[in-house]
Amino acid sequence: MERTFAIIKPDSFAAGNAGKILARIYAEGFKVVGIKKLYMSKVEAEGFYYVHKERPFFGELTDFMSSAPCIVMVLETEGAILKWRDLMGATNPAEAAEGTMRKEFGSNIGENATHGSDAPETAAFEIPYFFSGLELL
Ligand code: FUP
Repeated sequence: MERTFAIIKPDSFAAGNAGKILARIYAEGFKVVGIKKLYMSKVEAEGFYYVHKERPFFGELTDFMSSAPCIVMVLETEGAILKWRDLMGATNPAEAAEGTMRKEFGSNIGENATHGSDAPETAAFEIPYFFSGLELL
């Protein structure tokens, strides 16, 4: 079993799409090990996305992630990291495959509906950034 970290981003949560996204998560066989609503601060968003701090979109990205509440989750299944990445689709919704979360619910490369860890080392940083062990029992 593998765990990944996922976000229903501020755009998709505000648009009322959290229920549809969660329904797909369950339908695909993930166990939702942790879940909570969170209103990230700018500083928290900057810490979460520190790997992108030199990128030109860093300011816009962290403004967006701290602009409204989101839902953070820990998802578990076999091959969870790649499986959730596949279900999310490409970063840019315009390039995402039919049936993926970003194709269905994303607006543009910045406001792209969902986040998912891209590797085991990333998940190992992202999960404890938002969840304590006691929240994942
Ligand atoms: P992903 O792993 O698919 O979320 O994509 P990245 O790690 O490359 O980027 C993280 C987030 O930065 C994306 F979800 C959206 C934002 N981003 C932009 O706003 N512009 C870009 O050109 C690339 C990424």
